[in-house]
Amino acid sequence: MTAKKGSMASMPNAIPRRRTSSISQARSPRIVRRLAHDPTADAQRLLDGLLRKPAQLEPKYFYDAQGSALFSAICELDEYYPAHAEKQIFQVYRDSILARLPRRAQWIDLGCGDGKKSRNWLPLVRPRRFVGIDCAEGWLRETVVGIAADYPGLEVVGVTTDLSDPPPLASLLAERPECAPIFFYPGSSIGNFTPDRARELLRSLCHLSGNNGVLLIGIDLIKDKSTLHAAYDDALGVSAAFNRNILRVVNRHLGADLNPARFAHQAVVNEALGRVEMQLVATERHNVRFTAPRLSVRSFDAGECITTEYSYKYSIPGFAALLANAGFSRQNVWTNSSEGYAVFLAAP
Ligand code: AVI
Repeated sequence: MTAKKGSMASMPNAIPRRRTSSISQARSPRIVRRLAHDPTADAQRLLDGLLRKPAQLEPKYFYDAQGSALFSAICELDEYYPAHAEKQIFQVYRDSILARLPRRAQWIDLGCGDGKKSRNWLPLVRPRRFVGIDCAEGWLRETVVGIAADYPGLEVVGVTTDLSDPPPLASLLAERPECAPIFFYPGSSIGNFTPDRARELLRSLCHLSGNNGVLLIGIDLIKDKSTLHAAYDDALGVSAAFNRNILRVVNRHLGADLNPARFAHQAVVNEALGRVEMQLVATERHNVRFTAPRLSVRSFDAGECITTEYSYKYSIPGFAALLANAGFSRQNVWTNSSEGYAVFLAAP
């Protein structure tokens, strides 16, 4: 199925907020923090990644307030086609997707960010409950408070977790057994996991879907090198700023003195492994000092890289096979006009 550019329908942004009587019905959102979260173990893992050769950071550290704002700016760039392609698919195929979604559901946004994407669907799907999941707690709080205020009567829950382990959602979802889960995972965010980790996450979502749940997921497809490169190294330098900002986040977590000016942004298209690699390359030899969780020093040679993110790209049959392998046997797929992006709707 292919979306045609000329036939875009517009999607309502939000149900208009009603007057005092309805607003008073809005329930305050519940924020559930990740259980068994150990900040010292997290800091240790982060430090280990940086001391290792080659150094590697987990992409979840991109998303402090500044990084989240920079990512929103990336999504507005012409070069960052995944955001536009997915929007096009959701607009053109809205009704056909909607017809396949369960009613009276719980809508679970895996990485809700500012909640904009979910807001396009909430008035149409009319779920009973919204569960927003994000690793950026400040952003999550703002998003769920806004959604609770704008959708009176909707139960709103926020969960802080980074999805690097299967999300601890079973007991939360079991509170509403009458509401089938709709897992909403747009933006090709699953591409930031290795295929093995992606399969593991999909397996846990399949398990959590039960008999009536579904997964609506956006997937960036393999394409030519220059399009991919431009999407991760744009002319304005927003991707570069987003990448370098991670060093400021690390400085806060580890009391470190990483200097963003001493690292250059680099996006490498690794065609053999089907991924784009985001890297920070030391422009000169220098030492970096860490004060937490223990005092350490790491020297970087000129040209040495810190890998900050992998963004895997799939073929349609490749991702369909990954879904099937994770237990999703019923699948629909929609693509945009250039067929560079796909949206899958999968059910166990
Ligand atoms: C969030 N994620 C899917 C983005 C991506 O395309 O991998 C993050 C990003 N990194 C650089 N630009 C955008």
